[in-house]
Amino acid sequence: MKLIVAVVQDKDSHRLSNALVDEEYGATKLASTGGFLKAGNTTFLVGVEDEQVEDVLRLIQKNCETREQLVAPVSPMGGNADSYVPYPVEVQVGGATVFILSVEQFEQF
Ligand code: 2BA
Repeated sequence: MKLIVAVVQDKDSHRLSNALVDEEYGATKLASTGGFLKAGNTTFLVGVEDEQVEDVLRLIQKNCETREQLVAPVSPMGGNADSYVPYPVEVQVGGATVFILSVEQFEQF
């Protein structure tokens, strides 16, 4: 058994959630925050049998878009002003950052 941990953009989370429910996969959604952008995103936990991993990855890929996002400049506040970029910088976010972990034991009581 595997645990799929997928960090996706909030804009895609509803669509992905519906797709997982439609295909009868159990999933948990956690509200999370990206360390770099410090903006909200959504982390899915999906426990599946090994042979279902590819299908879930397909659903994630199909329902999560790559988007450009602007990062607002943060004032150096006493730091090194040489590296300060005074204008917003565009970064590419997503579609999804996915970790696949082996599950040692799974119980439901
Ligand atoms: P954030 O940390 O807010 O990162 C958003 C996007 O900013 C990243 O998109 C990447 O394009 C860029 N970025 C991140 N760190 C950077 C840095 N040090 N310098 C320059 N640009 C940087 P994604 O790579 O698609 O990541 C989307 C979200 O997935 C991340 O949001 C974070 O919440 C999660 N994530 C990404 N890599 C991770 C990792 N290795 N471990 C845990 N979570 C991760």
